[in-house]
Amino acid sequence: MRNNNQNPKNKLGISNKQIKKFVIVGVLVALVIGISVIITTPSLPTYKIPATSSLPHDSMGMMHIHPHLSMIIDGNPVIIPANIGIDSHLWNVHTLDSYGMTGMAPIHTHTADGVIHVESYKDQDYTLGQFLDIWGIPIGNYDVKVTVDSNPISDYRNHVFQDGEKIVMNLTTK
Ligand SMILES: [Cu+2]
Repeated sequence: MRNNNQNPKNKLGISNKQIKKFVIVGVLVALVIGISVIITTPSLPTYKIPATSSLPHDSMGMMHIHPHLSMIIDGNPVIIPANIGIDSHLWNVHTLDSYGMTGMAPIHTHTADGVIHVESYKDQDYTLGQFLDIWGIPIGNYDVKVTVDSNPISDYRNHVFQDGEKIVMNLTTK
């Protein structure tokens, strides 16, 4: 028998109105639960490459230190250019590229103030010689004397960069 009632009931005796009400309440409950889950779930921690040393690391987990370099050529202070290891004209050796971010050698400069960025996916030693090779200056044309935090060092090429140190290179044309 057909039921022409405005509020028809199905076989279980539940009216369409009741079903609608039930669905609306269900949606509201789901929304409240969903929002509270979003609010209370802590944001996921940033993935970090495990540090293998006590060297400073940045928020991306990269080893990241900043030695400072000053250079004097024949008595005149010279500017260490910005974008060494970034600008292709100032990026002459590429053997270490895979340890750096895309588009940057792991040893580079951003500014012309002598701050060197050693920024590497792998914790490992980086040397002044590697930086000079990346830069590509004709160091062989000079007699070279180097101090680190005012102490003279003999094997400057193999000097391992340390965070915050002050390196002064004194070059004299041969
Ligand atoms: Cu840096």
